[in-house]
Amino acid sequence: MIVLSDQVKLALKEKLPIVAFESTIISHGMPYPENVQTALLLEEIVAKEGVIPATIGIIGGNIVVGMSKEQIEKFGKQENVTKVSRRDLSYVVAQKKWGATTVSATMMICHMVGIEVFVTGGIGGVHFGAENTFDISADLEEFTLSNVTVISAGAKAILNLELTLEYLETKGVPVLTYQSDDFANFYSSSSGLKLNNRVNHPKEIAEIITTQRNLNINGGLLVSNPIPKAHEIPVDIIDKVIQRALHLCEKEKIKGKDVTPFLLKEIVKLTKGKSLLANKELIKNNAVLGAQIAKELSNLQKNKEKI
Ligand code: PSU
Ligand code: MN
Repeated sequence: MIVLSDQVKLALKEKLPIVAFESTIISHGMPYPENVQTALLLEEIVAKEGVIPATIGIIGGNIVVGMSKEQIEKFGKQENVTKVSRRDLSYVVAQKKWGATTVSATMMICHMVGIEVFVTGGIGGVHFGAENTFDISADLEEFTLSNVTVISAGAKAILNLELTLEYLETKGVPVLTYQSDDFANFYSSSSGLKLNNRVNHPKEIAEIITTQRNLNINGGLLVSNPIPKAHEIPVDIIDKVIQRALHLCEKEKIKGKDVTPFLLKEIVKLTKGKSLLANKELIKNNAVLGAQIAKELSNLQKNKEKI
């Protein structure tokens, strides 16, 4: 049921650095052709750093780890790809459907095959109004179940970030803020929410991951990597846009797993494409950091073997 590309198979065997990517961004997060262009560019970015990319998606019921360029292209054009989080995985595989893996499903698959580093844009979290709707992304719970490190620009700015951080704290998820004291704010570099676990170098992150594993602490880690200042959208501008998008979402009675794709699309429309540009830049930035962490981790593992 799980098909590994030859490159990924070799990399796992030889303990070479690997970075995984999700496929919901391709099918539900960005329009065609930007989705395919971005997915391929991300693979190039990590490959240039000497790291093996592994884009993960479900094609006709097969969980593909390391999609080919042709598969990514086809995936980006395909209609009716199911958005797959933890609860949907076995259904989509058994029914031989096409599925786009969210952060939660991608983390699960990484855990199954032994990939430690996974790069995304922003994770899902606690939605505004969750006290009534119970809309809390399965991404958060996944951090208690899968031993995977997720490189992100924080959680998506459409969310209640304060409650998202409370949830992660309750669940015991380490949140490492890279070269910042604050939690990142997706389209803008800072949310103003202070955290305690700052790191300044990819090697420190690799050491913390290794320590978590050596101590047998189960679960994932979240790395918050702010969007570069040159590409950020100022908070006051994006917040107004998000408010309008949230209002529209309520008016049109969008529910469940359609909420996040709906909001992202509306924000692209309302910002006349600016949010899409920011989204691309922040993921590219995450890919660079993910590749550096994967290399440091692979070095730590190799050195351990020498001793
Ligand atoms: N980040 C993006 N674009 C996206 C997503 C994240 O920049 O499309 C996706 C991820 O796959 C994430 C999912 O896991 O949205 C969360 O959806 P929900 O809120 O329904 O759990
Ligand atoms: Mn939800």
